[in-house]
Amino acid sequence: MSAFYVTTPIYYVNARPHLGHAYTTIVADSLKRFYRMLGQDARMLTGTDEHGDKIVKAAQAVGKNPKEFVDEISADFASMWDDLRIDHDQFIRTTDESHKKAVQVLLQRIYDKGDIYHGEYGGHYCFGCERFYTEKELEDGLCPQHQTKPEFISEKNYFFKMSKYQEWLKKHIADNPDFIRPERYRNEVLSMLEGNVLEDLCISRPKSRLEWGIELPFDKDYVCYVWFDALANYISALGWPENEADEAGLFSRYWPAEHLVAKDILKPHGIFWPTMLKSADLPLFKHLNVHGYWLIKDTKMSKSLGNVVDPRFAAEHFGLDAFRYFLLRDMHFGSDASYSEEALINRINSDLANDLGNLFSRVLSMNAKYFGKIMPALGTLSVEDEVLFEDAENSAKNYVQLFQEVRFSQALDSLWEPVRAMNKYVDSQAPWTLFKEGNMERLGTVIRVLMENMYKVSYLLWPVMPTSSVMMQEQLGKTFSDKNLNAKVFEDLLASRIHLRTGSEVAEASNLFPRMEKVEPAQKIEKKSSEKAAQNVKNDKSGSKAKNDKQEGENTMQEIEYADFQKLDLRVGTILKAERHPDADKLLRFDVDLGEEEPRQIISGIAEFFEPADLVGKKVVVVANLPPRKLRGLMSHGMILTAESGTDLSLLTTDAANGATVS
Ligand code: ME8
Repeated sequence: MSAFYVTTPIYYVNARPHLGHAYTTIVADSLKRFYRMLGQDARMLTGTDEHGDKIVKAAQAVGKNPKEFVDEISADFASMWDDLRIDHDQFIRTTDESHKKAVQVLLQRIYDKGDIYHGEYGGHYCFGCERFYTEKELEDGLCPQHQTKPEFISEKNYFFKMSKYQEWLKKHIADNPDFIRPERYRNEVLSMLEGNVLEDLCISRPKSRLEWGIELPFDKDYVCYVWFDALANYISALGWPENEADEAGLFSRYWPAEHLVAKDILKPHGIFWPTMLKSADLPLFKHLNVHGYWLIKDTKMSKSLGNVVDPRFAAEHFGLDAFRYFLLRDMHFGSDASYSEEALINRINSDLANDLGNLFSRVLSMNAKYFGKIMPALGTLSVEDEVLFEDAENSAKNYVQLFQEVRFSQALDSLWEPVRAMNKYVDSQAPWTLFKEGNMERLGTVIRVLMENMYKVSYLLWPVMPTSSVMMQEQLGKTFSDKNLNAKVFEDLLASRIHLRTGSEVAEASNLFPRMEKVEPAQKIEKKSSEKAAQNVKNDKSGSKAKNDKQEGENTMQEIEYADFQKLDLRVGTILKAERHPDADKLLRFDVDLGEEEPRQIISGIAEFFEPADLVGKKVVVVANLPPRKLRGLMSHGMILTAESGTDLSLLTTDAANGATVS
């Protein structure tokens, strides 16, 4: 069985956990579950970073000794992860004895190799960052991260010869394009390596100045620099160095890791860590996956700015699974994203209540009414049924691929395509009419086609929404146990259309994702709630305000938020070329000029309505900000809008210039 090992940063214990920490940890948890779903032996590590000046200062500020202080805040992180039901396998603390020993072995190994030397150094030291800055790196004499004036410190210290590995690292990054991803962070690291000669890394602090650290094995007057200590956690947690040669040990089984960090700690992970590993003759990590910041009104959320969101409160108030979905869906991994109560409610209402929740509630209540809660049989499939199955199969494949590329938002968007298609399918198949006509065989087929595809979506959602996924599967008459996950089961999930059992009992109703009302003032959600923080996050739905979903047969026009409409980037473009898709009868392939550098390729399922030659030269409206996706082997980047009336379909045309925006 292949193995997968995901890590979060080990968080500083100078502040309590907030949404930023929760995001990385929830992503790690989702990735671990995703690889378990694929049948892999997946492991997750998180923990706390407890040495260094920063911690000593934070402890002094509250009148505690460092040990007492770190025990308390580390326990706070651990209990946060329990409350958010994070499925980590290990919680490491850099004050653990086994970790301290591992750091000393690593230091000694690099020292013995001749890559550590003793020298004099004077520099601008930022206590917040725990590092020296060169004159050039400062912005107006201030630390670029903290905007505070660093202290000039001159002392004898030990240095790691990082510069020795500069060319090697550049080549490694150039040869392995996704070693650091997304690409913008790879480029950032490459530009750090390109212009200047890397400075050697000061890896010690004299005990006369700082005692709270790991003693250097080759000089008891010094402790180890906190970053050198902290980075080693990723291997010390696996039992390194004791089991380095043991093929059955954790280190051989799980290393190399998949690291998750935000962009604030790109340099230590992108430069210090690979050079340390190289010097110690250890294999490098698999990927460094770097995400952006959660912002509050355009400003980074941070304890020092006092604008932190308490994840416990958000999870409890909105439901843990809904909160997880929002975090993965609203942040494009790599870019910054804004957190607000409004954005969270909008996302819950549009994707979970309107799309997914409404689908479950309509289909289950129809089944209860027409078939007495019993799963109907699948009859002959119509063209529409085939299309739905095929589209859902493609979306599932895209989802799996995008998740592996850590493009969670796009992955979830892909999974929502069949959800939205199923809601439309209910409308077009009008089961209530089939019932009135007494066409029970076709009615059963329609319901069964829906339920099979709902099942697939529910299952695939398990990594992101574990509790809701299991509940949805149970509503469809299936039990789920993560103990039964394996590669064969997953292969079968993707490859087969039929997973449910004719005649089995299914739930008669579903109200998993009630609409959220905007009743809470924003400050209430965004402020830290100490009473709530003490409570466990209980039921996913606790505290939510339910409103009945639409039922079958009702006018199903769904309301969306104005802000949702504003997210659409509608643009005018000219069709330069139109032809049939080589591998799909229903699809046309277009080149459309949207006033960009190059025409876009768009694949559209409208072949049965038009002759391709008739469409060339038409000025159409395109949804331009959909992520690219593959349709029957060809990438499609955008969607051409059409207008439907009965069985007629026409293109939405205009005279406006290419690239003009439609609003
Ligand atoms: O840097 N948005 O610890 P740290 C997104 N101990 N993620 C955020 C965030 C925000 N606004 N704020 C924090 C350290 N994070 C070191 C790490 S690892 C060997 C040592 C998350 O407590 C994000 O993952 O400052 C970021 O990289 C991390 O918390 C920084 O945590």
